Amino acid sequence: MNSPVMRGLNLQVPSYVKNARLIAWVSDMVALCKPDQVYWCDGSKEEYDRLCQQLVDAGTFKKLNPAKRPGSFLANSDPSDVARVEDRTFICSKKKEDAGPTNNWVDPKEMRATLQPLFDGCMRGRTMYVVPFSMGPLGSNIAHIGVELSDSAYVAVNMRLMTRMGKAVYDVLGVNGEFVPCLHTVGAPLQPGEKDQTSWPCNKTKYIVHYPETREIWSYGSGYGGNALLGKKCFALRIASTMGREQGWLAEHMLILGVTNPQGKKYHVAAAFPSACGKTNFAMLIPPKGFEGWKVTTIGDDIAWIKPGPQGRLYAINPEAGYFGVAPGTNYKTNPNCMDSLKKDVIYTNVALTDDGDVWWEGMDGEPPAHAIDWQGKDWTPKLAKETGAKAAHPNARFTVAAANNPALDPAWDDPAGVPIDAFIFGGRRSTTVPLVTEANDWVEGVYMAATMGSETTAAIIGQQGVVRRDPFAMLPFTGYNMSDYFQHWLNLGKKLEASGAKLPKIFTTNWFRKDASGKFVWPGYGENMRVLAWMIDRIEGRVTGERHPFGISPSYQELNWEGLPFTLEQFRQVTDIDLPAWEKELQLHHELFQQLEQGLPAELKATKAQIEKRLAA
Ligand code: SAT
Ligand code: MN
Repeated sequence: MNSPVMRGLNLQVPSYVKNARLIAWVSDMVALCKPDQVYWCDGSKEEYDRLCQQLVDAGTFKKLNPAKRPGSFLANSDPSDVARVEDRTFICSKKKEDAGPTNNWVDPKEMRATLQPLFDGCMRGRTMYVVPFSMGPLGSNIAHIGVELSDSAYVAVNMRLMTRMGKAVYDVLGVNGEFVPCLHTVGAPLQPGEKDQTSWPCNKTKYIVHYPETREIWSYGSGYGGNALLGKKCFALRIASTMGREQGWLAEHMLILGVTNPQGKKYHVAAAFPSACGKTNFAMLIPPKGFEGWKVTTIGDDIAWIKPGPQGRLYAINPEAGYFGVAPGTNYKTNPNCMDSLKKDVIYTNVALTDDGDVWWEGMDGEPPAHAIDWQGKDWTPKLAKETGAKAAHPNARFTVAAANNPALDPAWDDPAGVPIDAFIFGGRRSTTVPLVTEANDWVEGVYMAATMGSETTAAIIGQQGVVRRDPFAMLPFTGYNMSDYFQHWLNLGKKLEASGAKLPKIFTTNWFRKDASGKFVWPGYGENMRVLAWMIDRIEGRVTGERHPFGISPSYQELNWEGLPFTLEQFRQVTDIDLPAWEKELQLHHELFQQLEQGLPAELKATKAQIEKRLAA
């Protein structure tokens, strides 16, 4: 064992950790954060069980009734720490223009000076967990390694479900392999002898900081999801998007699914929707009546890393190994595969606890419980909910579960080579204007449609809900560099692949969320989205022509398979109609976005906008 001694604290580096840069970094961070202990995670089941028990003893976890949810736990966060904090998320590139107008930017020198005193001694009285993880199948040429240092055992156990975490990572890392250093603290040091007064320590001050040039992540003050599980949004999207730009690949906020037709032909689709807009549901879709013999399988539910491979085809892996999904609204109607995934070995955060030691959330099947403990630890009854509107589960309550639990898991989900992508889908949440499905005329128009996508905000982020904001590629909070450069990167990649003679994936946009005059969703969604997916495959195979309109191609009523779903032509019109005055306003919003992104905005996108305007006016 090589054991550098810091201020009397023995690092106890395990003999299988041989990476000099890693050992030096851990020593430096120990010297800065001053934890009481350093614990090197090995990723074993024994370790997971031990840390979960420790969290139970600390009051952070409640063990759920093993007869109802074996191996499962419930954590309630601090009521102030329930979602991602976009206004506290920073991209600290050397130059402001490299972060671009959509990111919060601070000069890296200034940010380091701000963070230094905050991190100094931030782990006093706590254990620093060293969490090694691979984003993507171990050793895949699309995968990358990260190491998270965190003073939260909740983070360590979540990371074991969400990533390939543990000892084996060190074999890939070797003596001088590369990794992304991810430092996380809840920002709640303890004085000698002081005990936590809360089961969810955190700090009112929060910083989620990325240094794209040096590929570092520093997160302070939050224990929640994307703020704290740094492999996810921080690494796999913000840092990885900058790596992809340099190295010629894509890091995207996309699910990946396989869809096999009754003849056994398999297609792969990657789809970008903003947070809490149904990526997990779509990735686990069960084909409805009328689609006998079809099969949908999950490769990933949130993030895709995509690289050009043989013959210029794009291959995608899921960098994650688990799902951190939204619980409310999940039930046997909306997502049966997900419900089956959640039967055992789950970490729930901010759902309600029933009197028999099970979990409950709004929208779960069956009758609500007569009494429960809500996500804030208070009594909850249906009567109270009716009178006060009190929610048993927080609207952004989450489950963490290993992909292995998913009955629809694709056999190739862990294939280091990835799966070849046939189509991209971009979907926003829009009550009006945007039709059910549109195919872009070509790659450039597809990039335009993705770039100008709008969506109504959800509880996945702190802030106002239900307001339409532009969310290019569903990547607004996740692109680690200038959004205009990101558009250019997509355009360049398309050109490069096309020049190599490759057939590019088709690009579609969808909107499952149009509402009628009474405010009700018109499209049934969920499993019925299969009807749209099948039309996309018909388009890929050239079996249907669709109908051309000013910004692309959409299906005629006859081109969708309606077997098993009573959906009238009138209803179809409600979800597909193109309201020209509304589109004039929509283009005005595109214009505002383009003004905001003016610097470096690809000329091709401006030209595309002009063409669409011309077609709309004709
Ligand atoms: O909290 S997370 O960022 O992990 C989830 C999401 O917003 O998609
Ligand atoms: Mn997401």
